[in-house]
Amino acid sequence: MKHPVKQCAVINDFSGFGRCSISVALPVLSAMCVQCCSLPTAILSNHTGYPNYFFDSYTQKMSAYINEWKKLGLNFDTIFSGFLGCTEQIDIVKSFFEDFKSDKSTIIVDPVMGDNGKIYSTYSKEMCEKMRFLIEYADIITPNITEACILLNEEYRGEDINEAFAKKLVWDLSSNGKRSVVLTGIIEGEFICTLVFEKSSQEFHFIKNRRVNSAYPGTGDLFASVLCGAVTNGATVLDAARLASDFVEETTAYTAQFDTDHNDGIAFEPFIHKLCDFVKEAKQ
Ligand code: PXL
Repeated sequence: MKHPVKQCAVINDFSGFGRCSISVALPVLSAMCVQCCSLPTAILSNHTGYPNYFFDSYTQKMSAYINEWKKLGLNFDTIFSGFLGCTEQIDIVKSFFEDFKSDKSTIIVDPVMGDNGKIYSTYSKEMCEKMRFLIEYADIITPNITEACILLNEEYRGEDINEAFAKKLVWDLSSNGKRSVVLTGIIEGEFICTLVFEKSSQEFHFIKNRRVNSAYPGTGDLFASVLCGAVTNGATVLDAARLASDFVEETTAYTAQFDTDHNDGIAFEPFIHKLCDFVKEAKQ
């Protein structure tokens, strides 16, 4: 059956406050003409970067939820996974990939595990081990440097890594060129760079953006959601990563003009029309 728009399953948590996860993927994908089908991994009042939060794991309910999708015979153009709450969830996501992937599906795994050299408080060593297996299913992964080092058991050396080390991380994560890898957050003076290894061309490309000296939780989620929307619309991984990094640069620079709590995240809403324009232009 041909659908009027492409469909993407988003496996991520729902945080009611603090722009991250499904709260970011939903508006971004809708703006990009993609139907966002959410599979929540947990429900939080706000993300874990705030000093307090309510956290309700969805692990025990995910299988029943997924079973209903099976009965509906759903399959997706893209399956996009992000924040996972426990080891069991990683197994659930693995089965989801197996059950809902078709020949035409693209699997994007954002291995959300940590940032700035630190693993998130909800993450365990065992989960890191399991994430190594989950990325084997992915066509595209979008780690930051911390996550790349955890996945490869490499010592974290900061964000200002040299080109040779960045390429080594990306190549090793590609499993000898079998998947596309988008490594985010490489700092080079006043710039922030993204290194893309694209499976289809087997080429590396650096993308350079102006760095804003402010960090916002959920930046990786915004980046990966825009990339997912573009790839779902048929963009190359390189063009999708360019769009995502330019969008993050512009929205971060805007947000930094305000004196808000950084936990509240990037105020991308005033710019969302630019994502609609990208899709319109791509279709012409
Ligand atoms: O943006 C990553 C993320 C996603 N989901 C939850 C988080 C975080 C980072 O802190 O706490 C619940």
